[in-house]
Amino acid sequence: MGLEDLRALGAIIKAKLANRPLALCDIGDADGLTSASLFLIKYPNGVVVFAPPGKVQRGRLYRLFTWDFVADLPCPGKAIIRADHHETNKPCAKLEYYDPEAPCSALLAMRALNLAGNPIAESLVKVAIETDTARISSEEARQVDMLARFSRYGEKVRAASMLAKTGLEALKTPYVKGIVDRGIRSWEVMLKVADALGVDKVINAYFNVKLGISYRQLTIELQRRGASMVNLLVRLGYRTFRYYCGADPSSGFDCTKVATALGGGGHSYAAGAQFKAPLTRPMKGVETFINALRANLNLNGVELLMVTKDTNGFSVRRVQVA
Ligand SMILES: [Mn+2]
Repeated sequence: MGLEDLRALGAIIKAKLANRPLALCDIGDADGLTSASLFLIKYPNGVVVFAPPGKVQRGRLYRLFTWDFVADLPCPGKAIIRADHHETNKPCAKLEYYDPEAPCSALLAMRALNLAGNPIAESLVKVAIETDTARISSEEARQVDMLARFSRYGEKVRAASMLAKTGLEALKTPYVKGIVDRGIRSWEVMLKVADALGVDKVINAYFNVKLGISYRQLTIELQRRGASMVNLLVRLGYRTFRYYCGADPSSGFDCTKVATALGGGGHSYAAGAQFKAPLTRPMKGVETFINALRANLNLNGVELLMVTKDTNGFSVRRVQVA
């Protein structure tokens, strides 16, 4: 059990002992964060746990308890209310607010929690619609996106409660500004990585280096620059890999195909997966990635951009895979 699981377990026990409502929300983005805040607007004494979709799907911890509210995540086992819009997730809760056509889970969460008309709730949902459809136009949405991506676990829990109490006013506090600033610095690194990767119709890149950037942001940036599909593989640990995909379905690409092949899921326009390579052959992870691309994309040979550490931070090498 990892540190985040232990934190989650602590929160679950606290909620169950005190008979406080318990929520499980996506740890990865603004949709999960704003959905958590909506839950706390409805239940100010509620307890929120954040987790990534892969863990909720596979981790046994999350199956042990009944969740009062689940947002932007697959089924943890037992749930009363669930708000979600992922095509690859199956409905399961007693009360499902599930709509794969919805722009974000927060919108469904607002309905589920009967918060329509609440000005704070409405402003958070507006932000989630912008961030989750990769069409960020307002400064508030940009900041909430940074806040969700760059907050550590405890910071995220606190931020969710601040957003619930004061709405987007929370963005003006030094506490939140500090987290957002961390995001802005990492954003600048991300832009340098995008410059180094260049523009191609399909971009496949492997990162064997910790850059402290948001890879989801990188897929969006590369698509903005003209890529139709972006496939990123990041080595998280000795044998742990994460896959990020962004694609334009109108050009015939579907992220869920590759993501599903790697044990994950999501939307046709954005999906991801996390998987482990064998202990004895950790680099098999890259092979698995290339095979999944080859089997699911109609490409003549796969070109891979290898990003590795060097004295300037990182460098990119182009490799043709037969
Ligand atoms: Mn979402």
